[in-house]
Amino acid sequence: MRILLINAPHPSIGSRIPREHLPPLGLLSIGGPLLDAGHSVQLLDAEFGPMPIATIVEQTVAFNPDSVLLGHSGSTSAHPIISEITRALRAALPPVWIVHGGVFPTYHWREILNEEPQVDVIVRGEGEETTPRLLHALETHAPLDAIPGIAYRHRGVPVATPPAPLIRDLDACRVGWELIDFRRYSYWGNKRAVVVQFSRGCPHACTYCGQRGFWTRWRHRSPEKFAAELAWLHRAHGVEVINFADENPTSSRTAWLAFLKALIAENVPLTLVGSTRADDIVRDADLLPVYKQAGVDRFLLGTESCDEATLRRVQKGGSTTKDREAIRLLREHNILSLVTYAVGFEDESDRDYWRSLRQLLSYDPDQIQLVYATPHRWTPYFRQVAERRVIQTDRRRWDYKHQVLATGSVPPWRVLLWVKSIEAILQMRPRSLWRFLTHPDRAIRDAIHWYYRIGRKVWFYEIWNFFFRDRHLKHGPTLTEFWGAPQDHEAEAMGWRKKEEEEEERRVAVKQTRMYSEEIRQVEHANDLLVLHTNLHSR
Ligand code: B12
Ligand code: SF4
Repeated sequence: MRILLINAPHPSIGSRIPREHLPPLGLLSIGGPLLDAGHSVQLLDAEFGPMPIATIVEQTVAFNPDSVLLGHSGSTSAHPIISEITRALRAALPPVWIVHGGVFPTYHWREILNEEPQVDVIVRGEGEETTPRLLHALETHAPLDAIPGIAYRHRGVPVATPPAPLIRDLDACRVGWELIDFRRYSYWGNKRAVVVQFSRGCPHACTYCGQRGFWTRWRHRSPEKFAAELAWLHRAHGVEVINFADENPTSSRTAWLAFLKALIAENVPLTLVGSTRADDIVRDADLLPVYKQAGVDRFLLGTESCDEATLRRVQKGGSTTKDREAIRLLREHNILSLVTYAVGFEDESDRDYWRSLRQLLSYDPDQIQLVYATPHRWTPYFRQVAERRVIQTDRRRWDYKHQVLATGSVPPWRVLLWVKSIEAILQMRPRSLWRFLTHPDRAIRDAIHWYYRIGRKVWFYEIWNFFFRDRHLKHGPTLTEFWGAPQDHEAEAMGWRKKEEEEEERRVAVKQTRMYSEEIRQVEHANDLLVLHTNLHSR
């Protein structure tokens, strides 16, 4: 089959302001297995430009595909643009198969198949194994009901097949790196960059998290194979910056350490940036020199709130003490901390915003980003706030950077004022400016400058948009009226596993952990001997 993967031009700040783009890992992850299945595959990355819809259609027609596959990592807020593109594609190419995948369609499959006749099939959950099966069935006109993990129309009615089995061996699925021209992708101030995934999922249970249930279980790749792939990306393609897509790459201290050591052994000058939990950083206080040696230059910590009661309610499982300590530890090891902080979990008052500001100042993070609590229908948080009013009905704005839920006592303009003031105060306080000007490490100083350059643009852009482009409803619909009934049960159903399967997974995990522990013990023993030998020699 001729297959075109389309990365839609996302309207959000994350895509537009930086003018640097990262490769769409989700699409490349299904591209690799499709190439291996013998299909002819191309990627059209419409983020560049951004490409107008007419050009996307023109280029698709020129490629003359049998199937067009779309998905975007900024899934919910990307959906409206994907709808527009698929409608235009259907009009231009009536017989083409249109397949949609990713997090948002995984849960909103009923609505999409009901309201958008141009979409033929939705892939639900991980795409690497399901997509080649689906395309083989489409090519051979085989029945679709035998393929787990999809949704389609049967006699005009949307139906979903049972969830696909979880991919156990992540190393068996290769990323289709040959689909991109590496020179086009950059991050961290025009450094050649890629997005990669060491692990999938997260063992925690934050009620607002739209990702945790999607991957169902935390798993990781072989640390050595993964390190070798990163080294290859550097040597063969000049990649300098590695951006981790993982929800929580450090979940297993043993596996993460094994990866860091394997990467150090590869001896490649890579910059690693990613997100993780503050409590993992505190747990790994003794390993932070190894983090740094492997190339870690920044970790994003989602602190979400400074209020212990809110943290408990959203089941974050962290604490303000750990958040503060993690930031301190990262700084001690010359690793930048980017702290994200969410407003709107509660019906906050001006006094709460004031407390947040003071608390964040006491955290002393290097970089700060405030986001707005954004309930996804498949999360328990959605149920908790189902009756709150929506002030933003443009779904493209459901991207964490726009207030979407009304707060009782503070009108949207004042929420914005607080958000933007907190960001400005945190970034412009003397300590931050001092680091901006005098940080002794050149690479870290450049990274700080880069963040200020982007931050400055985003800051003004968001204020401008708020007053001149965005519309806010005074008496909008409730959350349920706007999106439909809560769907958290469906997220649980996606994680459905047979008892024996679960037991087997647990056995494999225990075995792997033992294996890595043994390897690490051996490496550490060898290192100790080396140090001893060097010391004796130098005497
Ligand atoms: C790296 C990243 C970015 C990077 C780069 C993104 C890029 N070029 O791909 C940057 C920093 C630019 C970014 C920006 C934004 N991001 Co972002 N980002 C991520 C992150 C950390 C990893 C994404 C990823 O690569 N995942 C790994 C791949 C393998 O998974 P995947 O994309 O889901 O794909 C799999 C399946 O979904 C499926 N699949 C996916 N697409 C398709 C398509 C088809 C046809 C099929 C069959 C299957 C399929 O198969 C794939 C393999 O199994 C995620 C969090 C996370 N851990 O996922 C947030 C995340 C995707 N981002 C998010 C958001 C909100 C944004 C922004 C809107 C933020 C903003 N306001 O600016 C923008 C959007 C613009 C953009 N370019 O994405 C949210 C999306 C929430 C949602 N459910 O809607 C996430 C989930 C963060 C979160 N915690 O909620 N992001
Ligand atoms: S720690 Fe992060 S990834 Fe894990 S459940 Fe909480 S928000 Fe989601």
